[in-house]
Amino acid sequence: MSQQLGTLEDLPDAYRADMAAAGVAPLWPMMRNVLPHGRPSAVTRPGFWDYGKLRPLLLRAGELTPVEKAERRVLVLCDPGRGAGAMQATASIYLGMQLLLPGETAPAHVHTPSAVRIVVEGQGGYTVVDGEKLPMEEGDLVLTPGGEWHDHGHEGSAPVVWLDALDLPLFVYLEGSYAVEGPLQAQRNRPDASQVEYRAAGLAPTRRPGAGARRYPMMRYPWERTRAALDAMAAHAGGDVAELDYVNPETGEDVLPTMGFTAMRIGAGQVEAPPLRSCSGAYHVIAGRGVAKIDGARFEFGPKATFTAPVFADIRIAAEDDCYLVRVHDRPLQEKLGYYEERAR
Ligand code: 1HN
Repeated sequence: MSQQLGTLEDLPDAYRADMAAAGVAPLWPMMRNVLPHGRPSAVTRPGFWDYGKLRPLLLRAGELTPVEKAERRVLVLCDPGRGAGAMQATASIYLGMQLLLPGETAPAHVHTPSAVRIVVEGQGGYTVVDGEKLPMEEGDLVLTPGGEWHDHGHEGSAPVVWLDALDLPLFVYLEGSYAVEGPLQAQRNRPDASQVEYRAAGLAPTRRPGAGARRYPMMRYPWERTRAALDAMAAHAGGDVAELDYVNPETGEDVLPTMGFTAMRIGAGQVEAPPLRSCSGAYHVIAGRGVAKIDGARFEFGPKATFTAPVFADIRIAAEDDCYLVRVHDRPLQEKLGYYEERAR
């Protein structure tokens, strides 16, 4: 049974002053702020970023700020609910667009938060993670899990841009975010694991007894393969939207501890209207055009656009032509905490 709780103004001024002096506060006037009834109240508001608007700003950053002065040359996607300068796109997800110009390198560092890159534009970029050189082709998903050294480089001739997704807000909230810097890594002279050990779904390298798999055995998920898998799935999906989760090929679990990634193909004319989910999310459009409606906000999207959805958002994505998107979400974190939930619309 729900009852109106007492307010601060109900209490005598002298008592309130005494409490403040003693370093305490009454819970009951604040209780509903932190425990609303029925469902959480979100600070996050739906956000939308058109790549056509971001690109010139990023290129201008390339002119104004050398990479040596930036460490990472990034424009952060700020949650409209938190306003300009917010270092987050949802409560738990940080997003930023990063630019690397031909010949540049971004120095090696290691930090507690985990990152994923989704390549937006350009050829010749690469990330080195723990000595493994990961090529970055458009649409690829590249992991740099927390605790793994990483640096970026660019051997091509035109700007390279990628979308960074990090669980940074969580680590900041936990007062657990920090980095260590180091020299550029020596690169092992062999192709990355997606091209050698994990070439095909369902096959993993044979190991001697007792020799375990690496915690993060595959750090690059080539888009070409993901797209082919989505197309094959869609051909037999009976009109359903095709969805594939990015998983650790050794364990079948989500690729990172807190963030999950789902590749989606919404065919021309299809509407994706998922259940209300307790996780927040960000959608990055690899290809296609359509209209997204998120909690009443309406976004006309095209290739390379990015949009976000708060927790329990009402989401409808209508595809005009065949749309390919990658959804970033915090379901893995919520499952670990034991409260991930989906509700019928
Ligand atoms: C980071 O390490 C990268 O390595 C990009 O490319 C963005 C934002 C906040 C904290 C660390 C990178 C980042 C970041």
